[in-house]
Amino acid sequence: QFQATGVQTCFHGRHINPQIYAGLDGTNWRLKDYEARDGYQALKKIIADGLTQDQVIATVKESALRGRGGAGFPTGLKWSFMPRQFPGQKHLVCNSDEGEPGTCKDRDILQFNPHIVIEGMIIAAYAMGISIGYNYIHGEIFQTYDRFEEALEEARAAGYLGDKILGSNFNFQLHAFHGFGAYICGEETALLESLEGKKGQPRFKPPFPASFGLYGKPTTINNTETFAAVPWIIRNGGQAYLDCGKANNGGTKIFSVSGDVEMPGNYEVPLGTPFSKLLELCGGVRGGKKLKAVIPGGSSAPVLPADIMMNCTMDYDSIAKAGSMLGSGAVIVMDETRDMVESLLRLSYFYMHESCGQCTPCREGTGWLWRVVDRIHHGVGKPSDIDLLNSVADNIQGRTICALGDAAAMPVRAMIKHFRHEFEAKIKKAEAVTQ
Ligand code: L3W
Ligand code: SF4
Repeated sequence: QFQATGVQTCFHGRHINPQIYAGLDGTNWRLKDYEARDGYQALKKIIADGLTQDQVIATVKESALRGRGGAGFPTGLKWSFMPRQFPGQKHLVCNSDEGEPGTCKDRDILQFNPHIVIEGMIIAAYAMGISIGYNYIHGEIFQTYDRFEEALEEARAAGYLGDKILGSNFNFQLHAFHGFGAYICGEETALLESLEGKKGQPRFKPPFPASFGLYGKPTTINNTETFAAVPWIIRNGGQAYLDCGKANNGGTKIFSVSGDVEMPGNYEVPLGTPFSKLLELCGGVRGGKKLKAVIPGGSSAPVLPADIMMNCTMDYDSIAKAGSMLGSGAVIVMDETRDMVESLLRLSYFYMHESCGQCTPCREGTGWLWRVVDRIHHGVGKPSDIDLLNSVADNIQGRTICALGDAAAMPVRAMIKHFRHEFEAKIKKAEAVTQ
């Protein structure tokens, strides 16, 4: 139920809104193909027109592009945090450590359109005056890593990367880094630790990476899909990108739709698209069953029941107003037959397994949550267990170093809030058996 689907399904998205997935067929990922799709035109425009750093950042701000990794932080604002006159080395990092259950978009972007990420990173480096960048790629996707390396070689050979890019005075070296497959390394400061060769454990924030990042130097980290949006924005203007989505939620977003739908896959649609429309694009609920619930933004996002979800549009603000998060855009669809206690059991196991163990509420609490949900599911739960789950969740949320603690706690509260009767029914059944 929480597994993402195969790469071939990404092609469902290509006819919907052609920005990142436009015309991709799995064979046309090379430089010549990308150039034929206007690739590297945005970079050429910046260099030829001599755009200033401020102009590039202003365009990205105008676009209302928000971080596609989960937090939805405004990209232009993040870029403006980078100190201009810093005397030492500044870094740019792409977070391709996609590990959120249900999310499989960054892998596809890198596999089918690697140059769009490279161009986006070059433009970001230009805008912030950065000369070294890394793409941290999830450890379990070997083919994707190799492809990105090949694309880097092509870009270097063509003069888009390296010293004196396109004859200008702008230098940018970009390297791929293969991660180790731990979910926590997708958390930006754990990623930096890992990139430095240390154990991937989150750091306290603040200081944010913008001031204390890789090797303690100012660093900007964006998600793969965020960088992939940048060339289109520069070519077409910030306002045009904003107009593709809705106010404060510019552009398109790739949704990885999995679970009980006829055609699971990655769909690129404008932000603000009604959820009902997205569901329709995926062929509707599998087997003509009724929709029960949806996790709208990856496993960290609280579940929403069908009636609430059917009134939502797919954008950061609408989903937040409904009580969840758009997160990384992994939409997990559950039909009427799904057992919510069992679903929570799987989620709880995941967070217990992936906790890095640094802080007590998360290390101990995630295991505690899992054990309580496990006993409810296996027919040995007690009536007090529901309050106990809420209490443990309360004692995790907001008391940990990184967001994994919150991500483990929030789904528990949401499942109980919306589907309490399913937990109670299992507990009652257990009581009836023991009496
Ligand atoms: C400078 C400030 N920088 C914030 C920066 C910060 C970061 C960005 C957002 O978690 C969420 C999490 C997961 N000065 C700043 C500042 N920044 N204030 O802005 O920061 P933040 O702390 O809101 O979020 P985060 O720590 O990046 C991300 C959720 O996303 N999530 C995760 C999905 C996983 C994947 C994946 O597998 N690829 O995306 C899904 O929902 O739970 O809540 O850069 O430095 N004052
Ligand atoms: Fe590690 Fe969990 Fe603490 Fe994050 S919240 S630092 S994953 S123990």
